[in-house]
Amino acid sequence: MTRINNYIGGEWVLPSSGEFAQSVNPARISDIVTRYPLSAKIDVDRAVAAAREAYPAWRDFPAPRRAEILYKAAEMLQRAKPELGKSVTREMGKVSSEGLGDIQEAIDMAYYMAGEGRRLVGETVPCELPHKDGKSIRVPHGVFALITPWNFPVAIPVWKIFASLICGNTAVFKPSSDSPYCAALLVEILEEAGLPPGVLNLVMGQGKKVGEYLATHPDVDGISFTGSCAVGETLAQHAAVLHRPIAMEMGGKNAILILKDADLDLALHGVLWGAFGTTGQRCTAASRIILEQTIYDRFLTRLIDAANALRLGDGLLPETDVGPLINAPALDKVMEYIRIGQEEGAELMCGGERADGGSLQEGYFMKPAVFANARPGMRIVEEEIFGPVVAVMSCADYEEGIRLVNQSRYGLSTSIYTNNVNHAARAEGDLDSGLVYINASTIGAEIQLPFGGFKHSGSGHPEAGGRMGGIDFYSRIKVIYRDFSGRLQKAQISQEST
Ligand code: UN1
Repeated sequence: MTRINNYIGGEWVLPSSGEFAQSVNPARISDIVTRYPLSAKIDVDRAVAAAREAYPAWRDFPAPRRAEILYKAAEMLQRAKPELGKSVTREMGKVSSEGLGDIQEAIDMAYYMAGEGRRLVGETVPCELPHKDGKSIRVPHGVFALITPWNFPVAIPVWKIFASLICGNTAVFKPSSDSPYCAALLVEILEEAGLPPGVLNLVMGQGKKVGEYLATHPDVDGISFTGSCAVGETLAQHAAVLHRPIAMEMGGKNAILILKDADLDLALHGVLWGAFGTTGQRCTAASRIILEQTIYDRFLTRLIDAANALRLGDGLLPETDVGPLINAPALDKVMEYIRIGQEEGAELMCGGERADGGSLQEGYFMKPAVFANARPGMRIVEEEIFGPVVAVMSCADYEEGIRLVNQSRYGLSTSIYTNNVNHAARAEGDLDSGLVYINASTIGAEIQLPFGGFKHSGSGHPEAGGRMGGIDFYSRIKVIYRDFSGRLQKAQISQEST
């Protein structure tokens, strides 16, 4: 068992409390992955001070030079992929292929953002007046608070760290207490790649105390948060009062609409992947399935059979399809939703029990659940469960299907399966979410496009790549006018009258 420390100002340091907690393998809780620091406010103060001190030099360090360090880190991530992937599976439970996928997403983003070091472009435009020009340039904000979840314990931190650093910000990174080991491995790589001390700092802790204190710290300039809606809303209120930019990515109740003309084999695979991949613990996970009436019974039967056939287990074993839930409170919460769904009158067609026989006894396993006859208004249809549970509903036609998909406070990811080209094309506009998939599941967004949700899923500041992605959030636009005329020139005032 290892022990990790905070990383502040280029040093791995003990928390001021001297106290540590344990991060355990959710598939086998006697396997203690690491002990991690329980930080206090003073540790956060130190980390923010280190980031502030490092800021002017990092801001002035040319972006292509910043990129060289980030490229090196990307290469190191690539070399360490097998071992990092294993650590992801061990610490948060997703199956090996997905643990490696997490690292691949991190590698993709790391290279992409390093490339942005030579592309932090602004605009130069002609001015109204002679011998005058105007241009916009991108400048950093200052010190960023980066608060990340455990479900993508390397990829999501990389989205935020690489994007904020390439823009010239420095950062304090607060990972989830369920994935501190993965966070420390990532920071070690960035340290070894040559990041100057203080540019990136790592502070760990339990619950929301450390993150909230960090996000509201007087010397922080911007916040990026991925996690629950409740925490995000609190942080957003603080950010509004403090006039800080905040990017929030906060979950979903993502739906897949399957029309009668769809390729049902393809749709079935999409549902299984979207609903039960990562044990349903993705903000993009599919949790509502809307079937056109005429295929309802046929598809439901196939879905139940397929869900029953999924093999639960330790994600490191090659035969495992579905790993454990992250921790005991998560398992309790999902089991509570199973009870609520039944009480509300939905029909539990399969799964929904805890699986603790044989080799599963030491883990937080639950059999993937399918609810039929679900209806809008039920809590299992409205609320994010964050586990392997789907609610199946029926619709009369395309129009009703779209209405049901959009009838949600969330709007992160939606999908439609159809071979009707008109419906497929119309759905691009009709589906009300930040990500829309046509004949593909709701998960698996690629990093070269923006990632963000509508409605309660996000804040309208997408992250990741693309023209409107993370670079737009982690940099500010400054406009510069230069007048070379040597006389007073007045914009908007007719020159004849001067
Ligand atoms: C998340 O669950 O918070 O699109 C992010 C996907 C992944 C990212 C998920 N690329 O499913």
